[in-house]
Amino acid sequence: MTTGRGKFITLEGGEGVGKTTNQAFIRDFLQNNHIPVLITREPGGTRLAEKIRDLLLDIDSEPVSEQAELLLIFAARAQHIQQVIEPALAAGQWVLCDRFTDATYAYQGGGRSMAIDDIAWLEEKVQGHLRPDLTLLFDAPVITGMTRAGKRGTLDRFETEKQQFFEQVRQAYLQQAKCYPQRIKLIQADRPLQEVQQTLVEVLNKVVRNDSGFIDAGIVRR
Ligand code: Z5A
Repeated sequence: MTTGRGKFITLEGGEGVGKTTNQAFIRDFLQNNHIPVLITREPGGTRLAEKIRDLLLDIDSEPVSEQAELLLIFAARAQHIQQVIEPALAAGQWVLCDRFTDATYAYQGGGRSMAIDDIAWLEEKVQGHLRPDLTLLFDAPVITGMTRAGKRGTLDRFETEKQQFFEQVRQAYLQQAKCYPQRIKLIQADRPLQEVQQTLVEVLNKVVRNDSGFIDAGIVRR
């Protein structure tokens, strides 16, 4: 069904809200609708970007400065966009990405209180006009996500942050959703998985029929 440029869909939210679980569900839904899909994630998605991811998540590293963290995230993103995202979109694939720049506004902007103008400047430099066509923001109380994620055992460098950090992340995400209501669809993620996926089907049905208001040709200016 896809003839022109593919669509860029991102999944966002705090830890343990179900992004990874639902990425597979959404991929299957789109494929069942004969849409070619590429699934990927950030930080990561290429060999180099996955190495950067390992550096970012490594709990045994030396203390990482906020600036180093922000620049590493955008370095990985630059590589990911050039090597994977843009070629896939140009080839007509729909790209389903587990986290993207809304995560930077939420974690570095909200969680770490870094300057939003600096993030916006890097976004412009690294992404040019590229913005998601649709963002599914999975929202749940922090404690719900932490409890779900905590069952996995070992923690990465971000997961060792305190609850207050994740509260700030959640508020920053909700602020992004307020700023971009057309692009960002809020999914209430503290419900049973079946109910969450029923909502996803409703949103995605509109998307594949293209009556949901995908915003102009993949270009959304902040
Ligand atoms: N980071 C950043 O700081 N800045 C950036 O710009 C970017 C990223 C892009 C790695 O991300 C870290 O990078 C991230 C922010 C930072 N750190 N944190 N925290 P990640 O995406 O790899 O890490 P994550 O958010 O921690 O992923 P996650 O914990 O795997 O969360 P998830 O993918 O949203 O959840 P899940 O794995 O699908 O589900 C967790 C469990 O809950 C699992 O057992 C499921 O079966 C269960 N689950 C899912 N949905 C439900 C429902 N509805 N009910 C009950 N149980 C459920």
